[in-house]
Amino acid sequence: MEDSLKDRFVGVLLATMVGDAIGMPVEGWDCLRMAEQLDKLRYLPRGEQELATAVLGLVTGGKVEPGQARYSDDTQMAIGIAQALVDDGEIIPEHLARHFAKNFQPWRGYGPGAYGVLDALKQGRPWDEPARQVFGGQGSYGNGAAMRVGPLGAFYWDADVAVIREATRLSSLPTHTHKHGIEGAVVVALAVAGALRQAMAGAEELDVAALLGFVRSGVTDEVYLKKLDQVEDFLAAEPEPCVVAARLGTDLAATLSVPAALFAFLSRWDSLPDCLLYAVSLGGDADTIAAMAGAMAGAFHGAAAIPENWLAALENGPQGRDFAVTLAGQLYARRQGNLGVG
Ligand code: AR6
Ligand code: MG
Repeated sequence: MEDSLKDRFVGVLLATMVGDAIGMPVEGWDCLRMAEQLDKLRYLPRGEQELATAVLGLVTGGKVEPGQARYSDDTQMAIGIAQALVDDGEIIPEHLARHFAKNFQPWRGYGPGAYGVLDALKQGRPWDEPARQVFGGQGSYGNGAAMRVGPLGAFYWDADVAVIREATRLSSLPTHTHKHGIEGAVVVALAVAGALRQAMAGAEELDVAALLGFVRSGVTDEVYLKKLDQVEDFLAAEPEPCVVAARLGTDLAATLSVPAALFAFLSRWDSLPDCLLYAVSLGGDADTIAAMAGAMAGAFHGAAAIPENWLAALENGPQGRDFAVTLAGQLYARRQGNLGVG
């Protein structure tokens, strides 16, 4: 029981990293181009692991060298959230902003707004100013708060919905203050927590309707509620991936990428590799959509479901694969020792 919860904490962070790393080389490809490339794999062995490796090879120029698959800002910021929770046992935005600034590596592919905010934080600006000032004072509605929130969803997996919402809101503030940026993060955090709850209750099959209901129970924004209805319709209708991509969106905006990640998980919950490949195949902001879907699938299945060869491909330097495993273990230990949550 304990071990299986720990494996799921690790799964959330590692599958975020894997999804991010396999999506990054094709970030910005449209769905049709993705379909054309993936079609080339039709004649390869059909086992999940072989297919997974083939896709990784395809997007990395035919070779999958151990340690060569790099992650991007998504994972780097998820690491910051995990570190802040390990340190404080809760989200204190000012401290979280410090973790983001300390970890900031400009070449990791940050969104333009987030790049400016983190640069300003690194230069010592007060934690709550730059994020409020971007985009003419509107704040960012990008998917940057959503893409990193997996570890928080794991940490608060059995907390009240209101507690998850508030912790998520606080975790968004250092970079994303627009309500759509924050609400997208709430959707991802709830999906991760809900998936983990079902797994820990012993579910072998995901109760998709219950998961959707759980997410809905914590969402107040009309735009997202409509998107959740659309996700539900698509689960019944199973349209072509490019129709899903066009209708749900695969954009940098949270409203136009979080629903696609949720759909990838809810329609492919039974296989973590399939879920990630499908998320990538939608195209657009593929790394982030796969990172978010990965957090959800990692919560349900645990790290043991990630193909060995994908893990081997991940970068493993400072803050790489092994670091992520250790950090997720610390997050788990902190959660187990932290009785005040929920
Ligand atoms: N008004 C107009 N455009 C906006 C607004 C707004 N209020 N908010 C966001 N955008 P950003 P992120 C658009 O830069 O959310 C990376 O690849 C604008 O075009 O805050 O941290 C990551 O890996 C802006 O540049 O970044 C993610 O995949 C964009 O949304 C992705 O970028 C993203 O917002 C988003 O990262
Ligand atoms: Mg990215």
